[in-house]
Order: sequence, then C-alpha cells, then structure tokens
Amino acid sequence: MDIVNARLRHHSDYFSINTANGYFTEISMQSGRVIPKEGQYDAQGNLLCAPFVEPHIHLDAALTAGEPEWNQSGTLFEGIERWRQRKPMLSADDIRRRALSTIELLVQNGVQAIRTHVDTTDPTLIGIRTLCELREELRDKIDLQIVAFPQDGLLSFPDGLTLQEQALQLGADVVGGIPHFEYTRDLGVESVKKLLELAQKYDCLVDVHCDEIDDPSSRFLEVLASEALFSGIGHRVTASHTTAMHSYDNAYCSKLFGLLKKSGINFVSCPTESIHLQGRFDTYPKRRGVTRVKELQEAGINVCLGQDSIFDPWYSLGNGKLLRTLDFAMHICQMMGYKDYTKALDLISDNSAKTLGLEGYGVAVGNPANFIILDGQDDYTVLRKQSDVLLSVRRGHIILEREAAKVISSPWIHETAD
Ligand code: 17E
Ligand code: FE2
Repeated sequence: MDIVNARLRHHSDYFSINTANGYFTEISMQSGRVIPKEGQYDAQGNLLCAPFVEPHIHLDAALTAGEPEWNQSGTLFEGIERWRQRKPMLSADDIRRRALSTIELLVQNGVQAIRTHVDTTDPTLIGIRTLCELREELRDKIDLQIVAFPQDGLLSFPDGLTLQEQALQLGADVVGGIPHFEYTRDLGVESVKKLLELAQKYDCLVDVHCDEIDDPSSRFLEVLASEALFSGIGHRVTASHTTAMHSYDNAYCSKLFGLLKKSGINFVSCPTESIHLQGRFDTYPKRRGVTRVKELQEAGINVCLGQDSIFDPWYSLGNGKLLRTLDFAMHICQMMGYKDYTKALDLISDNSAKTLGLEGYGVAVGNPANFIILDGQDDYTVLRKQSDVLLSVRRGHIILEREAAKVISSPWIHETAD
C-alpha cells in the first residue's frame, strides 16, 4: 500500500508511507504536496498515526443498560447490583452479539487493540468462555486481551479464587481484582497478594480495579505497587481507576508517587465513567473523583485512558470514540495548556499500547503496518474537531474507510472555515 501526503505526529511536512507484506517498508518526507499516482492513497494532509488502543472496557456488560432495571442512583455499588440482576440472563449468544457490536463501534473509531475485563464471579464462567472464543476468531482483525475480573470479590465471593484460577486456565490473559470491594481492608490486601501470586503462576499480566471509590482511606494502590516492585513485574501490572487518589492528602501522595515511579506500574483512568460514578456521596462542593492523570504524566509514570463502559449498568452513554474520552480528561484534569495538547494523543495510543504490552506498535519501518488516518492535520486539530477516522489499516489491509463529513449547503460556508 502506498500513501502520499500524510502528516505524522509532531511534524508539519508531508510524508509518503509504503507497506508491503503487512509491514511498514518506507516512511519518507516529501518536499511538498504531490499529486497522487494511480493506486496511491491521498491522505490530503491529514494525520496518520498508530491505531487507538482501548485499555479498559467491559465487553461482557456492554449494551445492557436498563436490563432488567436502570441504575437510578448512579453509584458504582448500584451498578454492581444491577449487573448482578443481569448475570443470570447471560448466554453465549447474548454476550457474543453485544461484544461484537461494541467491538464494531470501537473499530469504527480507530481502535485496533482492546483490553476487556470479564466477570469471573459467575459459576458458569460463560463470559470468559465466550470472549476467549471471540479473541481467537478475531485474531486477524483485532488484538483482544481478556482480564479475569472478580466483580463481586476475589475473596468475599464464594469460590471467587477458584473461579479466578479456572478463568486463567481457560485462557484469560490478565488477572484482575477489586480490593476496595472486598468485605474488609485485610481481605483487600490479601486479595492483592493472591492475585500477584496467580500472575506469577500463570505468567500473565495484572490489571486491578484499584481504589475505585472516593474514600481517601482506600489505599490498596500502595499494596499493589509495592508487591509489584518486590516481585519485579511492575511493567506488567496496571492499576485501573485509582479514583481515591483524587482524595488523598497531598503529603501522602508525595510519598506514594516515589513508590509508583519506582515500581514501574501502569495506570488507566476512565474519566467519563469516574466523573459520573464518583462524588455521589458528596453534596457541594462535589469531588471530581478522577485520578491525578496530569501529575502521573508529569512524574513520568505511564498513564492512559479508557472508556470502561458503553451503555451498561454503570454508564448509559458512550459511543466507542476515545477522542471523546480524551476531551473529557483534558477538561476534568485541567490539561489544556498547549504542551498538554502535543502529548494528548499519547493517552489513547502509545501509553495504552505500553500498558497492554503490545509488540511492534507504532508507525516505524519494520513494524506491522497498523495505522489510522484522522480528519485533521495534527494532534491539536483532531482533538479540537473530535475528528472522524478516515482510514484504518491493519497489516496493510484497509479495515475501515470513511469519507470526510461535508456540509452540502449553508449560507455561511467560507473557504477558510476549519
Ligand atoms: N465494575 C466495576 O467495578 N467498576 C466499573 N467502573 C465497571 C464495572 C464499569
Ligand atoms: Fe472497569
């Protein structure tokens, strides 16, 4: 595949990009805009970059909002309760249909790799079985990582630990946890230790729903980070949500950040989800309940953004568009300085790829030819315009092509409007 007139991140020149046998073979700067030859794709000055990565979503629960009841209070806890009502209605067909529709939404928005949490506190483990099947079926089209996630508790749910181990034996790639939801602080600490043991036994990654609560005393993150540090697998460990960090004392945070940096663990924040679910026990002023994305980034700690939910018992909006999640994050975390804009796309691409441990990710000669083209010339423009994905290419093959949206008629159309 030959692409001309593409812009790359952090460059204002035009580039030609060639691929062969599914790999990038040449990336060269043009001396100006060129007229495309027969068979070449004209990127028209738009931004070509690595595909987006969704590092945190629950595909087993997606598209179930209101079934059988809506979450009226908007709390995490009512979400868990509503999901508990939905669980007995799960079947392989039901999960497969909803997961595929959700993946389609993500693909339409430039995603080519997904990490999904799948509930293991269900004695049938139908979610894990179905998503493991889908992962194999979709292998050529998308990278799918499966987290064995004990929604009702690893140690507080009957047989939670056994089910977790079964899920790993069935092929889950990542071991999950939910320490802030265990009955006691002690059980929470023990659950973190247990899941790290499982990670070593099954040689898998770790991604924990960690401190997803406004309680400033919820401090399982320090346990996760120190255990990861001691076992030397920090780069394979992720702390998701960590919303309690929003409410931690600054002095404590100052000490904590030293450990986080040393441990090398990754962070996922889900700003749309957290701004909706957290702060629910406050009157006014209300906390934002989003972890310290800006400060983590400034400290050189890897942090990325996920959607968490699309139309599920916890969050009933969502459309698969990570640029929307990023837009929220920039507002909520007050990251709207020009320097922030230049790094913004990292939060939904490079940083997420690092969290997932994706190999050969990025627009570089020798890597698999996976990329997207966005309707805009640079990071700032695509974020501000919330641009559509015009092209998504996987291993040199087009998996999505879209025409740029165009106003047909308006008295206000002006040539310079952008
Ligand atoms: N389960 C949970 O514990 N937290 C969430 N944010 C979702 C499911 C979506
Ligand atoms: Fe989640």
